[in-house]
Amino acid sequence: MFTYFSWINNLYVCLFIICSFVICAQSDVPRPRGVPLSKAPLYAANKDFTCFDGTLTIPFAFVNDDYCDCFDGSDEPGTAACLNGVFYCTNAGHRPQNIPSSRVNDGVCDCCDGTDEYATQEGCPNICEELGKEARYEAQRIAELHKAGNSYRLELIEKGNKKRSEMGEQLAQLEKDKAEAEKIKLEKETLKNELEAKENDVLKVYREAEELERQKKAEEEKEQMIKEATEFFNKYDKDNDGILTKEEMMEISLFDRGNDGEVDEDDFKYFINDNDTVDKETFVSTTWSMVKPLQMMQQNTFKAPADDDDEHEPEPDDEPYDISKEVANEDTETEDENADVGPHEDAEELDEADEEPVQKSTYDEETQKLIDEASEARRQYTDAERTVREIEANMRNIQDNLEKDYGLQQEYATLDGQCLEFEDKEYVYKLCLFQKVTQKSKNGGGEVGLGNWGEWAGTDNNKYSAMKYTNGVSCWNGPQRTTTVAIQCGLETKLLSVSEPYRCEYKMEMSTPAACDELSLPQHSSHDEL
Ligand code: MAN
Repeated sequence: MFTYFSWINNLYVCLFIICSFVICAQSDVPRPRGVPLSKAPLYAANKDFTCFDGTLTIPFAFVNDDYCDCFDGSDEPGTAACLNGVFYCTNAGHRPQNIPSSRVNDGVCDCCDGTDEYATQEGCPNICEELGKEARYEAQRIAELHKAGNSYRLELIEKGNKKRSEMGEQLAQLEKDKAEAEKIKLEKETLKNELEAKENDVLKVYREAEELERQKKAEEEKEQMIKEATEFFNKYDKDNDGILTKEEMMEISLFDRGNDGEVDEDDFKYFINDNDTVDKETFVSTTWSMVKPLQMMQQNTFKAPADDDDEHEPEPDDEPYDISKEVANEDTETEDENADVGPHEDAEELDEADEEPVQKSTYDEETQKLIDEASEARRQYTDAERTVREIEANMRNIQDNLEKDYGLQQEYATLDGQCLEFEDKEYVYKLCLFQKVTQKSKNGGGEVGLGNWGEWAGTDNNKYSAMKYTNGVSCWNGPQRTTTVAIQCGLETKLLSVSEPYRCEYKMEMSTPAACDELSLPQHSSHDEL
């Protein structure tokens, strides 16, 4: 491999040097001013000249007569007469050049051999030898850099290919693991469903018994309430006619809500609306619910709601009756009931299998055993499900990486995830290759995302000469931040510079041996066109 690349390299340097001599030797071939050697035969002095676009044939004397005849400017290569003309300078000793013919004799030296300024007295010096020497020196330096970096690049290629094939193997293994994990998940699900069905059956008996119990209790409470209300009513229904009149009600001190020593019209309005009397049935079903709390308060067994309990502060030792608590208890009972029923068909909704849905003491040994078994089955199913999810996430990750373009020969594959830092006066920049770019102010504050891996964005000749990171944090009143990383050959993978040429558009320069490809060096040939 080394011999092959060295040979190419030497060939390139030799070609470059030989070409310069060839151009030197051929630059004497007679042709009109500004015409490249390759086009000399089209300008034969003994023939009429035909414009390159074929639209017109003119006497040869019209060529370079400072008058534009051809639409394509081909008759005036050596003057500024045609707007679209092209002037060719041989630049012997350096690279030939094509310049717009409008620059001919414009007082500015464009060609290093000075041929574009032939009309001025002082002319332009020929500095091609000097520039050519510098260019050859630079070309030599770059060729040597590429040669030196190439061996590192070959290592990167080897490692990259290895990494890729390992990823392929991992993926194949994960496929197998996934199939196995899915099988286990299905088994666990079947087992869980079976055990939950059994569990549900036994809990049904408990739920029914509890429901009966609840209904019985409610019935008893209702009876008790009717009893109390009736007793109260009878006590004040002096004439025992089943109706409380206003006179009879005036005896009920509880009705004196204003505490002014008498039961007045306002009080009546409150308890019996605009009626004059209340019968026993209405009293029991409606009025009693207003009277009872007052009675309890009077007996100091009512704990008023937090807001207005100042006036009725219960004694610390008292065990106050709390009507709201009674309601709350009912709620709790309902919740408990649900909790007991916990491991029923809705069990999937439980977040974690370790959540204890039952109060063990509530159930007989056999029921408890079934509940425990179902809980364990739920736990195992959740675990199996998680395992499948984890394998799938791993697979997605590897698949994403396998889809990434790591260069023609995988030379960039091992650089994925490698982070490079660069500090300037204000910021620390971090480029994590194929992942993201961030910026952190030295004055504190968090990292600002300057873009996530997007795509290769080099030239048509070499798309791997630049990377683009897009969709960074939005700029204030502006677009999302983006970063372009220009890549060049270097013996180390590192950041060389960071700049922000336009607001929130960042430019990084990075060197890496992955870019040291001798074969991709610009090709110089004996061809005299640019
Ligand atoms: C921050 C930095 C700068 C950027 C401005 C835009 O200060 O991210 O690079 O130019 O925000 O407001």
